[in-house]
Amino acid sequence: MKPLIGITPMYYAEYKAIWMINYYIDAMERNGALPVVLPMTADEEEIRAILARIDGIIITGGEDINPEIYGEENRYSGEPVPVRDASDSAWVRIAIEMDKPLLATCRGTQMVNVVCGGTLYQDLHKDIEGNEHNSVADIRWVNAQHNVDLVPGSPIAEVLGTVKIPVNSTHHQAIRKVGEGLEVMAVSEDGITEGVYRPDKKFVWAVQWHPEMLDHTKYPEPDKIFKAFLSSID
Ligand SMILES: [Mn+2]
Repeated sequence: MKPLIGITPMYYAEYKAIWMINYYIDAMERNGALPVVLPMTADEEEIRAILARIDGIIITGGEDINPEIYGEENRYSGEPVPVRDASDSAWVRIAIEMDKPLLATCRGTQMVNVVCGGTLYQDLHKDIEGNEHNSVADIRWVNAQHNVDLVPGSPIAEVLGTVKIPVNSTHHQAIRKVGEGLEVMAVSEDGITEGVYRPDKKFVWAVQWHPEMLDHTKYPEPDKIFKAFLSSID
């Protein structure tokens, strides 16, 4: 039976509407899974009941996380989206607790880090003197912008069989203090943490880039990551 993968919804605050970038859905279908878009909710009981029926969860990208959640004033962060912060943080917290296979990208990675007690750079260029990370953004997101070094011996290095891969880069925030229980598995060439995982869990990988958007006909790494995620399901 194909694994059933829940994908956390995106939120269009003006219309109180949820929406989804189809790249996540395509990536799951292409790699043999059945994707479903999850509800925007922070209801613990509902989340537990849904997680009990799905095989894994993808935590999607999106807006900046409200810095108050990690104990900081908003200095360089975007307008918070409280509905989405409440929903995403609940999905992440309960999924990790239930040891559901979890793959996070971009904002999702930042949320995993924050839920585990970590903090974020609110703006890489302003928080780190001289930092020029992602200064050439490709808004199509299908092409790589920079490389990340994979930590030798980490599961992502094992799966990909290499210690350097090209990634896209569409973020102005990133992991600052790494959350409890998380280990770094990918670092950009300018020293930014771009990937973490939980060695104590079945599969919790969080990457700062968007593997779902990289052109899979040109880059082999994203589908290897998705297959590793799906093969961690019992
Ligand atoms: Mn980057």
